[in-house]
Amino acid sequence: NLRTVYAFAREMHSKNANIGPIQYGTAGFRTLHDRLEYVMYRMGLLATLRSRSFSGSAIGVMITASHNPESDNGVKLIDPMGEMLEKSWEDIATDLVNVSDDDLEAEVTKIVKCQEIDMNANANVYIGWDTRYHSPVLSRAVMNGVIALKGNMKEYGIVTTPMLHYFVYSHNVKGAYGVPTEAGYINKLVTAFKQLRGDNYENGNYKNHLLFDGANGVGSLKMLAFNRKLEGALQCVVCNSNGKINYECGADFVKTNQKPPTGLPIAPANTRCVSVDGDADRVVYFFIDEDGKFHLLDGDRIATLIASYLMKLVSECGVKLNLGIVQTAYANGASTDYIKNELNVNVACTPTGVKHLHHKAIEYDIGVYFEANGHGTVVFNQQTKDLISKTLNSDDSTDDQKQASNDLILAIDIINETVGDAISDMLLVETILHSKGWDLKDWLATYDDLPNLQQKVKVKDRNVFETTDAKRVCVKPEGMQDQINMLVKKYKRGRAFVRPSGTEDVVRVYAEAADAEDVKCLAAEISMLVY
Ligand code: NG1
Ligand code: ZN
Repeated sequence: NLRTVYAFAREMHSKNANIGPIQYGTAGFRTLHDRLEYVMYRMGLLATLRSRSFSGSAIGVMITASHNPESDNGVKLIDPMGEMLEKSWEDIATDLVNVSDDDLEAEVTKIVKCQEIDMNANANVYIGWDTRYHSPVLSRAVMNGVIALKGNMKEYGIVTTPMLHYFVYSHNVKGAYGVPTEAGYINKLVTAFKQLRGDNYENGNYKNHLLFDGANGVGSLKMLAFNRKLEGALQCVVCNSNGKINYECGADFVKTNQKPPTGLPIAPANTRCVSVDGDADRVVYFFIDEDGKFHLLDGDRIATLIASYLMKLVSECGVKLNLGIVQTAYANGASTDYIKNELNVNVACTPTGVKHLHHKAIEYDIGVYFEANGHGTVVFNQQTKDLISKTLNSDDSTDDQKQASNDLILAIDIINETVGDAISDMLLVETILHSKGWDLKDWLATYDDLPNLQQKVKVKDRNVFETTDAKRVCVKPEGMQDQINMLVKKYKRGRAFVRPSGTEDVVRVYAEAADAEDVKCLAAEISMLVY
């Protein structure tokens, strides 16, 4: 019977013999959409096996290329607790995708044997995709993989990446985290948001109005659905909803180019604007001031805002909790200084890719993690949640303590703890700005970013670049790091590093320095080195 399945696969989703190996990278497999059908089919097989290895817990398969151009697509697997796929299975995935059609059957048999998978166990695969026009066809290939191994599946259709993480987790904990449907998800977040906001939608400098750049992706569709439930509690004007995905818009465009997206209406100076990426797991804020100057408030800034808010509530609760912030090497040096010296909070640095940040963040009672590009969330351990509930319900607590613990519980409900979630993060930021009575200028005034630049350099083979120490030190090609160090030394507060991208065929160059002109020189010099 299995033989027929593989024969079918060979015809339907065959791998072109000339295609080179690809790797499960920072965010799964990602490449041009027309090279992905066999990858999708095989990920359908793998998700089914993975689910069986957990006796039928749901496993997610998200089809998206996030912030990449429209022509790309990709696939990433979601583990039972809503986390990214475990590292050892990333390697299994890479092997499975790279074998020939003829060896596919043997490779599947090998996985079943090595992982001791009971092929009679249940399998449940949850499938979702972004708005790329090639996503539905690719989803068909995933489904054929699941069907081939006789798994069950649920199609969620067009959803944001974080929604699928939420569905997988909520299902596997039998609804304890929320109802695993779109309505359940929106309801959970909006109910908590409305309760925290109360009846006064505006406060001090905070105005209840913002422009939302949906990157022409799924984020704009879902934001419209949120708007229907928000019923004016947040006046969010959805823009960039039906053009080319990520084209001159979206969080990645805004962050890397440090300029506003196209497609927003002309608005008064200092209007609060927000950009999400193609699968709505990243968010950044920005505004243009009365002098026409663009100001960005990125992931580092969101992390510090959230941490300061949560710390205040924790202290008002009268409980002792260990809060930490996790960043990557792309975090602005000024934000790290601010966290250490002003917020007096622990700060850790991990390699790029949210899975690394997530794993570090769960070591804290409250772990706030964000990449500078706006990808991140907050995680709370069970003891923390229990302690806060205890404060709320204890007769010994004062009214202020009860109020603070109630607010904390609602804030936790707004947060999607499974993974970075642009809409959830935005609702939390809006809540905090509202509670502080802040506009974006007030927020920006907390610290001054060091001027910084990110560049992409196209090279023949990006894999000749190898890094260590949370990607901050380049060990290969030999001698490269010494040359970088020499250049960096020339500039006040200079810092720079290079690393191969895990999602695009480029080497990324990052530079920062005290002076905006210096940073341009430094970035150009380093790019020349790499090229
Ligand atoms: P790569 O392409 O490996 O740099 C990018 C982001 C990551 C992460 C992934 C997944 C930067 C510099 N890199 O990875 O932070 O978000 O995409 O989307 O922003
Ligand atoms: Zn994304």
